Amino acid sequence: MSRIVTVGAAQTGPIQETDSRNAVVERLINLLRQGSQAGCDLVVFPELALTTFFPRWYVNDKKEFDHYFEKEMPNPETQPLFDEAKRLGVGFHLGYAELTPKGEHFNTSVLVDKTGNIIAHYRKVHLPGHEEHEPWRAFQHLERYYFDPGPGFEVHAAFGGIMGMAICNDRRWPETYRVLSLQGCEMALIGYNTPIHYAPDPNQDHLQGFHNHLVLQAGAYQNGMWVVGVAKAGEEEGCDLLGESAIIGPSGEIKALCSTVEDELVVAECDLDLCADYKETLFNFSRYRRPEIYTRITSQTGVEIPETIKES
Ligand code: CDT
Repeated sequence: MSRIVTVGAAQTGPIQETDSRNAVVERLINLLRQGSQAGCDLVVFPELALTTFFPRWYVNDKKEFDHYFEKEMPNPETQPLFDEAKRLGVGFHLGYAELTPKGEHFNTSVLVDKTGNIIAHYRKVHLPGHEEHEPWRAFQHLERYYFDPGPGFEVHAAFGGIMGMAICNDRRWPETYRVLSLQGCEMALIGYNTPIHYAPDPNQDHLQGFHNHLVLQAGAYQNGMWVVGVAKAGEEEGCDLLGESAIIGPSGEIKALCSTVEDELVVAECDLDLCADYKETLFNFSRYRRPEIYTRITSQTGVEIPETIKES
C-alpha cells in the first residue's frame, strides 16, 4: 500500500523591511504555481513568511511593531494566495506573526486545505532568544519580548494522513516530535528563520547547517514520520539566514534539499505508509516505551544534579 502526498518545500529568499506584503505574496504565489506544476498536494512556506524577521530589532514600545502582525487571516493582502490555492487545488502551510482579537501576539502557522480553507493554527511553543534588549549583540533575537508562548502541539487529519506543525526553534527539542508522534503524526511541517551567527556562542556558527539537519533527521527517524523543514534564507537586513531546506523521510534520509538561499522549491513524493515501517517496528511506542521511567521530562524543567553527586 502507499499513500502519496506530494509536498513542495517552498524556501524563500530574504524579505527586506522595504518589501511590501503584496510583493511578498506575489513571490509566494509564484512558488505555489511552481508547486502546482510539479504536482504538489501541499506547499510549505517558512516561519514569518510575510515579513522580515523583525525580532532582530528592539523597540521600546512594542506597539510600534504591531504592523508586522496580521490581525486576521486571510486578510486583503494574503487573500490572493488563498484564492490561487483554491484555483490550483493545492494546499499550503504559511508562517506569520499573529495578533489575536484578545491582544495576544503569537508566532503562528496555518495549514490550508486544497479549497483554500484554514484547517488549523499552530502557535510556537519554544520561544528562543531573550526578553530584554541586549545591545552587545550584533543583532537581537527578541522572540521572548514580542511573542506569547503557544499552548501546545496538535495533529490534524489532512492530505490523506495525520499532519502536525512546529516552528523553527521547536525543531531542536525532541519533545516536539515525540508529542506529535504520540498523537500519530505522519508528517511535521516546520518553517524556520535561523541566523548563521549565534551571539551567545559563535563557535556554533559554522555548525548551523549540520545542527539543522541533525535535529530534523533525528526527529523524523526516532518518530517514524516525514519532516518538512523550510527556511527563509539569505542575507536579510544584513543578517545571514541559513537555507538548506529539506524534506526528510521516516528513515531519517533527506529526500529533497534546497541548494540556494533564494526563493526555491524542491519536491518529494512522500509515502505516508512508510511511517508504519518505523512506527510498528523499532519505534513501536506501545511495545517499547517506558513512560514511568521518563517522569522527569514532565516534572522538571532545568537540570537537577542529585545531592549524592553534588556531595562527592
Ligand atoms: N526563529 C528561530 O526560532 N530561530 C532560532 C535561532 C536560534 S536561537 C537565537 C533557531 O532555533 O533556529
